[in-house]
Amino acid sequence: MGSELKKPEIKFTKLFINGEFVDAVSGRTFETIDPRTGDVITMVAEGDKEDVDLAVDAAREAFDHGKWPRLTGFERGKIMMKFADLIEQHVEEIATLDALEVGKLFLLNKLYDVPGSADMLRYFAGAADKIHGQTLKMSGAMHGYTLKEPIGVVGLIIPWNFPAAVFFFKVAPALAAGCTMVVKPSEQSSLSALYIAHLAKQAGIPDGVLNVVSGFGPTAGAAIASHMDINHVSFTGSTEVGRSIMEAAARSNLKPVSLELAGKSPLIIFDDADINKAGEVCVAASRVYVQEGIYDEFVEKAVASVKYWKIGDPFDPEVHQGPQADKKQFERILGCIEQGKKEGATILTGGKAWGEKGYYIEPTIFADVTEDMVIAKEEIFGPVMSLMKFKTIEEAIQKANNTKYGLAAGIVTKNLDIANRMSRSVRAGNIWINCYSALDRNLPFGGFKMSGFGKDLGIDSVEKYMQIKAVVTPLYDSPW
Ligand code: TXE
Repeated sequence: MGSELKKPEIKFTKLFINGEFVDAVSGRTFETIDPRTGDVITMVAEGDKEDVDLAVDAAREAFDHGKWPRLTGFERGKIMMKFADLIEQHVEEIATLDALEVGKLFLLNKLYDVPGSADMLRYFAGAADKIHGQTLKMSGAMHGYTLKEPIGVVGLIIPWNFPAAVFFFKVAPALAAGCTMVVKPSEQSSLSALYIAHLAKQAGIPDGVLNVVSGFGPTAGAAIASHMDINHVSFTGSTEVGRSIMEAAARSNLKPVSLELAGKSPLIIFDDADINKAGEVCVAASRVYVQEGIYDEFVEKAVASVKYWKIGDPFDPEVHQGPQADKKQFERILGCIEQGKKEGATILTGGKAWGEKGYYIEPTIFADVTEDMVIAKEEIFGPVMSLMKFKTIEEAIQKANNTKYGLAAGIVTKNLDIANRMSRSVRAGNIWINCYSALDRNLPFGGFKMSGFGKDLGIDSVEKYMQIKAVVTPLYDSPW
């Protein structure tokens, strides 16, 4: 890699509870690792059940007796706008932390993820005073109406793939709703969440409203899922953990959950597609179906394009691909590659770890993949593409839906009828036509089937942090 490694000063490594940075009750800390080298970046406070209890107590006090839920939506919105300005003024620091901890490309963090988070806050700040109930004409001489009320204390569990962005996918609408919250960042990416917490305080988010408990899933995360005084859990992560959170919610206080889980999203490229456009779009897809008429040409271009794909330090603006998030993902992805080879798929390029240290993996393309192979069925969540061929649109629909997941799908075609038929036939929460991974703050994002339920993003994502109360009063001497 050559360039000397950027090692910024780390300011916030303790739990943020009730407006203060504190040690874990146990005093324990855990290492956060630089995936470029495997070296320790710093030690982070390891929150556990007792720390989650303290955070929930602070959030409960702030909800039951504090000003946040009692402010008008407009007042909350103004504070959220200040929070957004502070995020924008500290883009570099936040972008650096996500690049440092999980190898996300610094430039993309700086240009998109973090400024997009500030705009996410502004979008939901604008929603805060537009949350209305209804007045209802009742059959008898009664007056009915509904109130939309914040649901209470919410638990927000964040993954490592978009640490700052997903933090705000959940925190922004929850703040707009008037909820208070306990956020648990992924153990691989705690630092940006803790840094953001100090900006929340500067913005005027009252103590106890936003608490951040860094720590591990089976301890701190599980304590949130099973907490008797949390009223909703919003989770993004693996399907197996999503299932355990749903079980814990049922066994504890029947709290509602919203789950954004794994996927094995197909990208379907039709004969009439612009092959260069298909090449651009296919970068982020893991299960790629190519119609037989252009299959050979597409494979040739896909393999050739890898040659221009630069791997390396995520702080290097020329780099297209940094290291995997951590050793666990690195080994999991290499395991999937070995499984693909064992099951008889053909490696066209890549297939190995890259470099002398750190968690880098060569961009890998498999051909001759069949539907029953692990690399065709399971989420790899790494730079691995499985290529498959199809003949007809009926076959494409059948193969696209032949998965337990339903997160998203991409369609590449110039034919409007094909695009419309595919978008209506594929059972997935997000359909991208001649594009991929296109997200926006006003576009609901979330899966079907075992990719979960409930949506992040979009104005309706506030609804999961609210509950509807129906109120009735009698109308005496009503004129009608
Ligand atoms: O997810 P985990 P990981 C998928 C993707 C990836 C796989 C594993 O396939 O390879 O999940 O990634 C917390 N109770 N996605 O290991 O383990 C954990 O601390 C409560 C897709 O990162 O699900 C972290 O904060 N919480 C997804 C969060 O859950 C628990 C993005 C996610 O960790 C817990 C991420 C428990 N028992 C992974 N165990 C997407 N759809 O974008 C862990 N956690």
